[in-house]
Amino acid sequence: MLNEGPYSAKIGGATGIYPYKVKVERYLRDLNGYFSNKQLVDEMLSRGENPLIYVVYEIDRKSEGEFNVGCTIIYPGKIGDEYFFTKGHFHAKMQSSEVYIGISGEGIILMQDKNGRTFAEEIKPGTIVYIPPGLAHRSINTGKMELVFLAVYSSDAGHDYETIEKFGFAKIVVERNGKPTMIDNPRCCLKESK
Ligand code: M6P
Ligand code: ZN
Repeated sequence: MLNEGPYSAKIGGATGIYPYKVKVERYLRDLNGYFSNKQLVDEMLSRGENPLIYVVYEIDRKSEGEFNVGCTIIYPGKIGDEYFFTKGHFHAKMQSSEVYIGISGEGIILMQDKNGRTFAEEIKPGTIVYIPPGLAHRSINTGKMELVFLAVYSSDAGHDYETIEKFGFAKIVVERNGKPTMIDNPRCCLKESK
């Protein structure tokens, strides 16, 4: 198949990148089961509270060897004391890596291998975070404003959500004494292997 042609796009504006091709919105209902305080999530949803947690604007490509370029905007907020985050995923094609570039706001990129060993990198404006092959990744907004970052990854990497949806990450990031703090996930089955 022939590749599509080159393009240029702008960074900025309300969508982070423009023009974009695909928009994905994730509300609390879409992340049901992901946050630690499941009871609070149930209560919020039954009260009709269903906040928008994050949005992804993407320029996707279809051919092998191409990159997708996306911008993720995670809104500031917490469920209980746990900061808003993305679902998190392994790549279906495990050898695929990914690069994140911080645009605005601040947060943590939490990564984890198949044995439950975790890694964390801060992201803020001007930061590059490299996610090597084989690591699941979740982005967490620990700040008071929107966390906005770009992501570049192989168009055929694929998203494998299943493991994270089932077991979560071995660590979670919560507010303690007004500060983001990484703690063991009390609900998690995948323990960190040292
Ligand atoms: C980044 C990239 C995307 C991903 C998005 C949201 O932009 O990693 O591939 O879709 O973050 O993360 P998730 O798919 O885990 O919800
Ligand atoms: Zn990814």
